[in-house]
Amino acid sequence: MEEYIDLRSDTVTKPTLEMREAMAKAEVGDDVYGDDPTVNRLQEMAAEMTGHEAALFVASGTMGNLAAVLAHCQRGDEVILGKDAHTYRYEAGGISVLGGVHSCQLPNQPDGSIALDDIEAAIRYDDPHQPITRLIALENTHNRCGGTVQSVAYTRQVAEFAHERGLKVHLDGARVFNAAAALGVPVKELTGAVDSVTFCLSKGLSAPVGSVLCGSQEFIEQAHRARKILGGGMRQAGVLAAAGIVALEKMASRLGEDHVRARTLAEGLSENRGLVLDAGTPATNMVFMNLADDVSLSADEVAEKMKARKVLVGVAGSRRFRLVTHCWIDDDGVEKTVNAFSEILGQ
Ligand code: TLP
Repeated sequence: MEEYIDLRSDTVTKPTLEMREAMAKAEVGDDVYGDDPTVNRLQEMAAEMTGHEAALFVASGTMGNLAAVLAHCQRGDEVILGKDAHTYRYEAGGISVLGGVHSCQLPNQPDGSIALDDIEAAIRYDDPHQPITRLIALENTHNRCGGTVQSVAYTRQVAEFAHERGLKVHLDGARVFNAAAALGVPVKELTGAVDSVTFCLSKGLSAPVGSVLCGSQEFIEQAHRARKILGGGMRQAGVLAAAGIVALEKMASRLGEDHVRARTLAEGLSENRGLVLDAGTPATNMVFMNLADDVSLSADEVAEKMKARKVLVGVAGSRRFRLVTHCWIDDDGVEKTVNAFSEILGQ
């Protein structure tokens, strides 16, 4: 796949040479006993960076979000989330399948936020006919809403609102380091006020595997139990955590470059009359766009033709694309992508 320009997702990033070296040299132990020094170090770093007491290394963003919901909620509890939330749409309904947790799906605003008035109206009153509202889940950056950024003020507002009503807040921060880079703030500004946050090491941060769930000591103890239920105790996981440490030390600070390239890509593509870019795209490292009405090809057909030109694009609907920049996409890749679209669709 090496010769392809792969814009399908930032999950396609491969470990850097420095990560591979750190993985080879990692000191390890049995993490189920808490004995893996490299996992422990990653967890300490993650807790510190996000402004929480403790952290837990998990296999994936999906596992982190699910362990968080299992730790916050009992069966019959309800989580309020956006109808475009990754947890609602793309995590195979795990919170209901495994947690018996009911979901209340509210509209996402175009910027990915959920209106406080909508949340207020959705909170259940105490009645045996109803599930018990327990948790609000946010997402930053918001994937389906365009990689959009939730502000520090909004995140704090939701946390304050929730805490006044005895509710907890979980943040799906799969790409919260992209949000922090876009805002130019330390990540803890976006994560410190919520009760728990999951962030992914294996997306723009380029580590091969893993996410970290952060929260209070007491919450992480519950999440640890949930991770065990999910089969997520990973033994000598230090070989993976070592790459995660490099990701936090070296890759978080360069994410802004991916945002600049996404802008250059969007500028180039906006000149193509066969494409209609979403208003405001890109907010971070994702360019969303549709085929213009007069294009007779489908998104799948265009993607096939792009593939023949060694460019892989994400198909996000019958006439829709998502293109994601990351550290393996350079300026030349951006230019080749713009040119390949021109060859297929004309200017
Ligand atoms: N997102 C993936 C696919 O699942 C669509 C991608 O290519 O964007 N939260 C958010 C906001 C995510 O975007 C993702 C993955 C996850 C959670 C789940 O992470 P993993 O794939 O590690 O389970």
